[in-house]
Amino acid sequence: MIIELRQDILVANQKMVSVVKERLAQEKVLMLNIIGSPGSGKTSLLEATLAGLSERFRVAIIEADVETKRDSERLERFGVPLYHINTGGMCHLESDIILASLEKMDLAATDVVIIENVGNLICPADFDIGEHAKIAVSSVPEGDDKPSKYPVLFREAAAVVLNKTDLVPYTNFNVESFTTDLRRINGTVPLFELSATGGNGVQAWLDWLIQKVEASQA
Ligand SMILES: Nc1nc2c(ncn2[C@@H]2O[C@H](COP(=O)(O)OP(=O)(O)OP(=O)(O)O)[C@@H](O)[C@H]2O)c(=O)[nH]1
Ligand SMILES: [Mg+2]
Repeated sequence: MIIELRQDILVANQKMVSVVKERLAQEKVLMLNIIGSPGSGKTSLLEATLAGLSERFRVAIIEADVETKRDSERLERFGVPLYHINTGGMCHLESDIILASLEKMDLAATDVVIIENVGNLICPADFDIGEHAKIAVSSVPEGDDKPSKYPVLFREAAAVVLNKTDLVPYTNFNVESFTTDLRRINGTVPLFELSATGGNGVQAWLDWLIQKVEASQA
């Protein structure tokens, strides 16, 4: 007898997704799910984004890590509500823990929730957590072959950030190759080439994000 455990986990997750979506819709809250490899620059992207975004909108952050509160500590200076999750070994977030986090928030006083998922290119892409959009973060030192090798995330992403472009001159990263492979997988997804720590290209990403939040409130 074969017991399909993976299927059961996905079905259980999916049940909670509709509850998450309902809660967000009730309060007109946009929820974004940032996914990328460990060290690709997810927290750095949030650091580069938060100052500009929190001036205009009421932002809340859900920070997920396997261990430590270091990323939440980095974001504390922005003064936005921060909800920290240590997954204790689990490589992705599921909808039940997101629902529990949302229940702790003042959603009526929130415009956008941004989630930094556990650093991982694979598992988080498999789990719908009720987000309106997945944001894929890839970075130059990881190599230009990531869209081809990990297509699920890049196929599902509503936006792709290619981070650490300041390092292109020091690596064999081929931007054209990355872009061509990405386009084969997802022909229309917006691509933001930027340096989260250097600042180049961040404004275009921020403009897209602002537009997305504004559209969700219309
Ligand atoms: N050169 C360069 N370094 C960057 C850039 N963005 C991030 N980094 C560095 O890359 C390292 C990892 O960045 P994080 O923002 O912590 O990456 P992360 O994806 O949040 O990592 P995890 O949460 O551990 O998965 C840090 O040392 C950052 O300073 C960039 O645009 N250029
Ligand atoms: Mg991080």
